[in-house]
Amino acid sequence: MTDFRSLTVGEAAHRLCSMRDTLLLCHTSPDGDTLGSAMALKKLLCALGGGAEIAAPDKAPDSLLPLVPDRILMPDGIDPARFSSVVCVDVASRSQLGALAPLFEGRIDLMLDHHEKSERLADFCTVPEAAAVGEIVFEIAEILRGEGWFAGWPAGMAENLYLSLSSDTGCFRYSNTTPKTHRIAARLLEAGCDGAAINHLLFESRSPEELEAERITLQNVRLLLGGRFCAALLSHAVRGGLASEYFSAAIDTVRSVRGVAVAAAIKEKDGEPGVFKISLRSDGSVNVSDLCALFGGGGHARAAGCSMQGTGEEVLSRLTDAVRAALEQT
Ligand SMILES: [Mn+2]
Repeated sequence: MTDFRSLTVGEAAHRLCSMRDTLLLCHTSPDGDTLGSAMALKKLLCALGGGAEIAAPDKAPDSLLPLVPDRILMPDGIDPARFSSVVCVDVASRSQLGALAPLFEGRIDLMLDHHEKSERLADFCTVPEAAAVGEIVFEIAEILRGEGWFAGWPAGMAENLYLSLSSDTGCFRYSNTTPKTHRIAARLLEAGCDGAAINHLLFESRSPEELEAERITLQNVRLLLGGRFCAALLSHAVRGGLASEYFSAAIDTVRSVRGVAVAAAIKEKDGEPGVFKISLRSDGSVNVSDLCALFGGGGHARAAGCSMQGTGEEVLSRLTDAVRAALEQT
């Protein structure tokens, strides 16, 4: 559990009310939660009369573009002096700010996050237990609406929050999904959001590149440690130039194998040969957040990530040793 919870959700809501010209920061390799929460928060800040923009260290993946109509500023196009308030959204660590970190170091006013092990990035942090940051933004909106700060739902906000919730819960399938998640989703549907259309775009449609990525993933799956550890090693060599963004479903492929306790998607970073980004999932028997912490990463108990350097085989071997040790302790 993160040991700083300086602000309650209500206190964070009231802090947002006084913000003007706010920049909302998303995390590296932006996903539906960081983008959906930021877009919802932007609408909220605009409804409050403050104005806001969104920035991300990397561009949104093509697959999310139909759900992300907002302009997202890139680090090289930002004049930090233009903004009087800065809020980071779903960002668990300094490294997750990527190229935004040097621009806003020490300048973040509020941190809204839900990761079990978060680095303190701002003076004021709100890091409650939540399946997605979208749950926190929903609560903030409800508190402020109840107090009469604005009426109704800003147009498109329900869709943004549904994107956030459905993304981080894997379409409400992961163990982080709570009754509260479903209650909020129900409210979003009541507000008129087309959940089926959003879920179709998120989980039932893919590009030819993503189909090719699945073929490559299946050819590079390894079942290790007597079937307890399943990993896909996706080095530049086997990807044939296909960018890592197309391999976001690889982790679901490796975690789907019966009997697997820990699953890993090991992707060599685009443009950084010898640097591997590792996504880990656990069936609950191993805390993969602790495991990733051994390599300078973090996340949640059942879903975490880290980076390692070396050849693909070296990285896989180091990771396999760590998973073996973790499994022996269970
Ligand atoms: Mn999240």
